[in-house]
Amino acid sequence: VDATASAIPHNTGKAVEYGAEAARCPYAGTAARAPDSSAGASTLSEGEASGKTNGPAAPGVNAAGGRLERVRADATGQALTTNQGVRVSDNQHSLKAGLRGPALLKDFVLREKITHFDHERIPERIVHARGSAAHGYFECLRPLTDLTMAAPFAEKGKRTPVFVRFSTVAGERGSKDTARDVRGFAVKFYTEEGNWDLVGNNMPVFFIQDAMKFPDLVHAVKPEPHHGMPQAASAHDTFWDFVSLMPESTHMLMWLMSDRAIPRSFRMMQGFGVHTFRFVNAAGESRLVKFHWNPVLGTHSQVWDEAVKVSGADPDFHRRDLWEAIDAGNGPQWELGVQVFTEEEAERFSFDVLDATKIVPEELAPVVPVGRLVLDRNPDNFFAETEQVAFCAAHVIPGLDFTNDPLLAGRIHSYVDTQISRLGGPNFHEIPINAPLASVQNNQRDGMHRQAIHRGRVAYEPNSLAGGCPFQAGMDGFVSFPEPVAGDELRGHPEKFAEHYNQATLFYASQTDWERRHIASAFAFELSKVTVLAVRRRMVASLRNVADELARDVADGLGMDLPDPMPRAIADPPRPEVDVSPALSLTARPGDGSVATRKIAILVAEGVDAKAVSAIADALIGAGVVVRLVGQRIGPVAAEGGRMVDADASLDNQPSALFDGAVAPGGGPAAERLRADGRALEFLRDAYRHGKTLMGMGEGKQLFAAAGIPPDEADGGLLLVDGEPGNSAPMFLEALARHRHPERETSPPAV
Ligand code: HDD
Repeated sequence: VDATASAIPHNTGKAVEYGAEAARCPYAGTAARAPDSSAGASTLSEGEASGKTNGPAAPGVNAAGGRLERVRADATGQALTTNQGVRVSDNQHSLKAGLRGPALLKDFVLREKITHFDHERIPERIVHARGSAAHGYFECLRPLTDLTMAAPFAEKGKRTPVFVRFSTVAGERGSKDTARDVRGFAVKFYTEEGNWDLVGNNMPVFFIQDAMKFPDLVHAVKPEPHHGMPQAASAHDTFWDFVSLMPESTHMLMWLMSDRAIPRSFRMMQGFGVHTFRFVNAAGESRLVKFHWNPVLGTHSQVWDEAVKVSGADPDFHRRDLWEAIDAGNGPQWELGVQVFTEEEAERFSFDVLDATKIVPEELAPVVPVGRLVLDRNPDNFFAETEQVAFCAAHVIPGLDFTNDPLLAGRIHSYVDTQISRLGGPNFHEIPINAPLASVQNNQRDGMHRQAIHRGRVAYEPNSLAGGCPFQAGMDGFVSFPEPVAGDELRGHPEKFAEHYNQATLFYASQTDWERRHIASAFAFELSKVTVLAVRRRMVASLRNVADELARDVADGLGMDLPDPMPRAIADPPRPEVDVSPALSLTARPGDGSVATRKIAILVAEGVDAKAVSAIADALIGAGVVVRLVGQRIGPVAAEGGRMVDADASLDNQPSALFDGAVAPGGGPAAERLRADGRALEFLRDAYRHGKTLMGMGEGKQLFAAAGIPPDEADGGLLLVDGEPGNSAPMFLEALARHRHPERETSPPAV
């Protein structure tokens, strides 16, 4: 049967449509030999391990990429096979006794396919289930050999390959990106000294001080167990019940209720190592250190109404944003900064540096830039890389060590432990994305899914039968910092841990007016979803210890009287060193002023001024902006003067919340059509309310009036212009570089 002949019906899979004969002689497809398994290995073996790149990656070369090359599979030009490499003749039909007869148990092709499918899913992460990741490198810009032996900081210009995963915390794997939540910021450095994982968040503090409380915290924030709601949200009774009983959470709540919890993009948020870690230099001297990732594009956020709308329009908003930026060659970058201080300095602070609910204000220890992180390659396969990557707070390398932070102690245990059930056994370090570039030799053996084929009969140390190998590295290996310890075994916390409000107050005091308003309305919104009045009351009582203004605004938002302040754990709290720390405001990091990768909508309809459209589009694209022509429907649109423009998005498929700004160009008939289209007016109203940059040109200005948007000379983000379209572009780009225009906000929103 010539299956390629045009006479073959469309659905060649339906044998009955063209007879039994055809079913016995299935379409041959393009035949090609299966790959030679000796040439392109698809599994790890000890032999290959010796071929690992063992040394620093050359500048510009991502050594981690080379490592993954050995396991990449590509079916181009290949025939379909079973997992045993047997070529499959027919992938459409099960083996049957007669065309209408029963399927046969001996159909190993069908059974292997279905069995594998049945086991495709693995358990999702208990927290941080939803994530997106990318490859890249860390480049040392300032060697830190006086402070640490850690390989990535050994010399200026040295590049260390990394894999970075961003995540939300509470939502399940298929939940939305723009939930109000903490974002994970986990970096795996593949160094020649072994893997170092800096498993941080986009907020520098945490909810609790001791790992003992972590399961309680997570049970409180996750969907309530009786009905499994709400998904990816902290706005429910159990979360607020728990945190209102845990005043140590208050500082973190300030961050969580701020716009930090609804970032515009993974590319535009800070990252923090959170805990105080240790640097150790070659002389064995130690300094304490905190890690900060600062995005080159600046820290930018959404507003709540926008985040809600984005989650409906594109639940993958952050994932898509990261993917598209890297795909387009605009990989994001962060500067790594370190705060370094001595134990003696830490002793003098009014707070305890072992308390993960506290920051070290930058006024006490400056953030010194030491390197940059560049993400430049998307994963090839989401499951193999993003899902199977296993970060672990215990993965450190010589030159780094832990402190006695009791939250960190629990993390050192938890991460490896969780992978054992998530990834099905103790050999997850052999999964390619987790395998270090440094070679691995030890006497650990066997277990589920072992890949390495260990040779010889010796799996113990000391030994003489294998020449003593692998041998202890002594001082060349990881040597724990010999921190002296003393004290009785007891359960409790140090005195300074009992002060819970100073830094929450510092955070609030360091915000601009509009940031404070957003914090108050976030508290009011979340607590309005709490059904137990006593929980609301207890939370507002706690906020009175942060700032009376905040407690009052939240109480107003909830229509309740101001309760008495919650009694504090200590009557006479230590005086904080600083009352205001400007670095805590989102506005402290506007970024490099670039508008590249920002998304702008140009509204088009029949009769639009095509000259204006191309003049403004060209200018924006020239500045690196991503431009979409948004029409009443997608497809060609007849513009003024018989020209055509092509709408590549529609008012329905890409609503306003997905853009950073919008332009309504001139053209009388277009303005008339859009004025009569409620969706176009809604588009502009939303953009206005979300503080975005807007421009009306010529007749396009009429749309703003129709949408009820008042002209306001003082609003730098609302440009209503006439004249040569090209001349308006610089003004628009300048306004766009300011990201948002929150000064136009009123409460309640006037538009
Ligand atoms: Fe955690 C995942 C960050 C406290 C236990 N955590 C996880 C991830 C990030 C963080 C970014 C996702 C990693 C990835 O992308 O795969 N976690 C933090 C930070 C914390 C923190 C910044 C406080 C400073 N975590 C914390 C504690 C515990 C855990 C106190 C337990 C005692 N975290 C886990 C975990 C997870 C995890 C259960 C879930 C999946 C995984 O580890 O791989 O082990």
